[in-house]
Amino acid sequence: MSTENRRIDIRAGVMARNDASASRIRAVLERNRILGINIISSPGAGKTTLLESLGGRLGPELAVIEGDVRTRRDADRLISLGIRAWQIETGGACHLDAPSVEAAIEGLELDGMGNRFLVVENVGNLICPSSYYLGEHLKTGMLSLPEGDDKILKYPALFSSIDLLLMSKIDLGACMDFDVERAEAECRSINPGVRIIRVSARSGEGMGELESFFRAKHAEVYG
Ligand SMILES: Nc1nc2c(ncn2[C@@H]2O[C@H](COP(=O)(O)OP(=O)(O)O)[C@@H](O)[C@H]2O)c(=O)[nH]1
Ligand SMILES: [Mg+2]
Repeated sequence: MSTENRRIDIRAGVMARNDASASRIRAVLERNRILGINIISSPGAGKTTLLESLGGRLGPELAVIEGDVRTRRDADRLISLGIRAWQIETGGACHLDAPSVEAAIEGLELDGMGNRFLVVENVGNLICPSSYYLGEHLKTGMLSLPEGDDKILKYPALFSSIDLLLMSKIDLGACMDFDVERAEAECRSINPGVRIIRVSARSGEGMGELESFFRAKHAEVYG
């Protein structure tokens, strides 16, 4: 067998294992009537700050799995606010895969706890996480204003495959040279069905819309 064929076989095996695990995650979510949300962005786009703000709205309905290469900092931030959270330290991997999330779900002991939303904050990276299905109902991308309005088409694998785009740090609009309409139009050009919400965890703009969207999606999935 050629080296190239062996590489393809190994990758297919990894993806098959991932997807089998993602199906088991989906079964746990459905047994508990939990909506799964996978959030993917660059480091520093504002994922954890958004979750801190969301925790203030959803309270005990929210549970979070945090992914970082090292440190428990993000989970500790959320736990200090009373949010149910579990930290995955990948030790080097640039994304979360379903087996690591499946193990984290066991650690969180979701069964029977009454959570309605499980958010997975993926490792900060616009490339690798987009290939790994984690059993989520909503694949979410986030782009913050300081990153620049030209990024959507540079990372098409992510931005063409998301259900929801969060344009974050929208409070910085006045001092950033970021054309929000351009970025949104570019996302729609490769992903016509995408839902876009402009948010600021700092000012609170868009947080009500985001909460309503999550609740509507929960109702759509579970009635
Ligand atoms: N101006 C502004 N800053 C924000 C907002 N959200 C997060 N930040 C800041 O952005 C930095 C990174 O935030 P963090 O939530 O840790 O990003 P993460 O790496 O995506 O989880 C921090 O200094 C936050 O205070 C926002 O809505 N507006
Ligand atoms: Mg974070």
